[in-house]
Amino acid sequence: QEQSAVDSYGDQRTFAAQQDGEGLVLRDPEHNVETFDFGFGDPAVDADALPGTIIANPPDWSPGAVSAHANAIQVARFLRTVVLRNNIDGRGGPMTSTINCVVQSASGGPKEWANAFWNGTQMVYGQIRNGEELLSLSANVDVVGHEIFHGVTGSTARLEYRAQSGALNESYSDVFGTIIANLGNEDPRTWDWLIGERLFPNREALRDMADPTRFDQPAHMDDYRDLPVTQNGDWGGVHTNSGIPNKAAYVLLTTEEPDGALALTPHEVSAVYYIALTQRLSRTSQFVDARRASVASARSFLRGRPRDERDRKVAAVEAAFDAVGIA
Ligand code: ASN
Ligand code: ZN
Repeated sequence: QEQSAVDSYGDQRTFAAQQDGEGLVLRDPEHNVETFDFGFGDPAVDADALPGTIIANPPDWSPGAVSAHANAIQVARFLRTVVLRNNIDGRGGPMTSTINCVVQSASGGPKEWANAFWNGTQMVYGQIRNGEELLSLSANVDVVGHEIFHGVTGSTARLEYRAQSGALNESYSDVFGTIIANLGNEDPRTWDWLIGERLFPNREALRDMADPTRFDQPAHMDDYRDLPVTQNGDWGGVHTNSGIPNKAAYVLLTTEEPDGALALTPHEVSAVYYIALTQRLSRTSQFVDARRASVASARSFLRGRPRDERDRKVAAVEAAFDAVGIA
């Protein structure tokens, strides 16, 4: 049943909901997307209670619930229509989100837990206090795409969440989150390259793919951070060193031919990165493996094109990794 409601940014969103015993619930049967509420419980303490209670009845659909549901459906559409993947697991399995979560040990106070994560099975969203208002981390579709791609990576390359493989895991989530958030616009030279913008009152964004150094990330191998593989060291700087492959993706998506045309379209880059992630990388892959995987994926994906066109596009992939010192 098609519904319409306001999301966390005040935008009207349309999405499917389903009539069941509990009323009209946030479940889209076509995309197998469903959205639950945890009532400010702690998923770390009460993991058995996940996913929580399915959100029912339109008057109770909070803006955060609408954002989590509509944004997950938007990501499911990208998976199905752009990279031809049937949901996170590739088999049409459920895409489940839980909003209103609080991790007490890490939170600044009741109801405050400004993070989101993929727990191996589903998305878990906290919220940010902005005065009296609570803003769900599911508000921003690039964050939702980021978390969902942790799920895609988890059922494909399974990149280990440490050092370079972990930074690649983070980067693929940022790359696809950003592509999904901007895909209505075919010109990446005018994209919004910020990750997690419009969420934090005291911070413009979490990361900037166009200029990772703005948020204390390296943008070149010369500045790679050798951090300890501990929780305090962010498992070897997985959210830090991701700036390097992020910048390579930015360079690739914005590379121009001498005539001013894009070297690769966003759809072509999506295909090349998706094939690399799902078919040519594995748990211990390093940055240089991602380069080789991307080049090989570009060659195979573009095999039907005229030789000179294919060579130009493959050269653009190589040049993008050269630009950040991954050689
Ligand atoms: N928001 C973070 C992420 O998805 C949470 C985490 O996993 N450390 O990378
Ligand atoms: Zn992540």
